[in-house]
Amino acid sequence: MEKIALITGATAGFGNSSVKKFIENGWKVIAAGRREERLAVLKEQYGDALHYLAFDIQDSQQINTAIDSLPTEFKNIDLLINNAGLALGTSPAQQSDLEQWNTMVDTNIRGLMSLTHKVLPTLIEQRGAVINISSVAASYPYPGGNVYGGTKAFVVQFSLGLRSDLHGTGVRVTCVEPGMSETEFTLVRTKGNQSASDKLYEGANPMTGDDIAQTLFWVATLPPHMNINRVELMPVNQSFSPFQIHRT
Ligand code: NDP
Ligand code: 8X3
Repeated sequence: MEKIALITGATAGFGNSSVKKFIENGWKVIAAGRREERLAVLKEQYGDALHYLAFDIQDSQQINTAIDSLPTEFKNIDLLINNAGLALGTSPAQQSDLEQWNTMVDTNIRGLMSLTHKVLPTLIEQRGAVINISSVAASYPYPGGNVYGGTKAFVVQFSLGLRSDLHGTGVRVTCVEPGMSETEFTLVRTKGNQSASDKLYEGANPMTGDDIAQTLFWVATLPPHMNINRVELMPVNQSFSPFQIHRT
């Protein structure tokens, strides 16, 4: 029987590539995001295999209304991919904008939490799965990563906690923690600075949305008795640096 995946952040990057990957492999997909014009393009492309929900994940009322509106043939969600998220700014904490910090918390933490809370009863009925998108920034601090890294560390720990709470339900939980990948991520982080984005990825051979979609599909289609707890992945050209030492 066809499985149903709810993929957030479907209008760009990882989410957009994942919609394609899952539908091309016989799944039905509920594609979510705020930019409805992009969701409508996906609907044109994929027809009956896709239903879209336009909502802002920061608003739990919008989440509830959207999920309650699902037509019968899309109600039985088997897989929730919590992918919508963002980084804003690269400044040190002492020069950061508090509003940007709040937006990251409201999106990457509160949004992910609210949607998971809403969909969990269905996932339990379906003996389904959750895949949460964290980041290498959860485990490895870097200058300017402050609140973004903190939100992604929440995602790791929340995923492990879910695993524990869902013990015995058959629901699988995986946290995927990617490193540098070329999407709209840096464009969003730098308020639309295309040259900053191009410069970051230039010559680095970063991962792509398709690389991540392939990983998500692999996780989702393993035999149901197997749970991948965490996947950390980076492009070969990204690795670790020494600690910084300030000398007086
Ligand atoms: P993109 O900017 O390309 O895509 C982000 C997606 O999130 C968009 O579809 C956007 O849709 C959605 N989104 C953002 N804010 C909201 C909101 N308030 N409500 C609903 N949807 C929202 O970035 P990526 O594909 O790279 O990022 C996907 C996830 O992967 C994020 O959680 C990011 O933190 C994480 N990640 C990215 C890495 C990278 O290097 N690219 C590495 C590690 C993790 P819309 O604007 O239409 O609402
Ligand atoms: C995004 C990866 O390395 O830019 O989560 O923080 S990184």
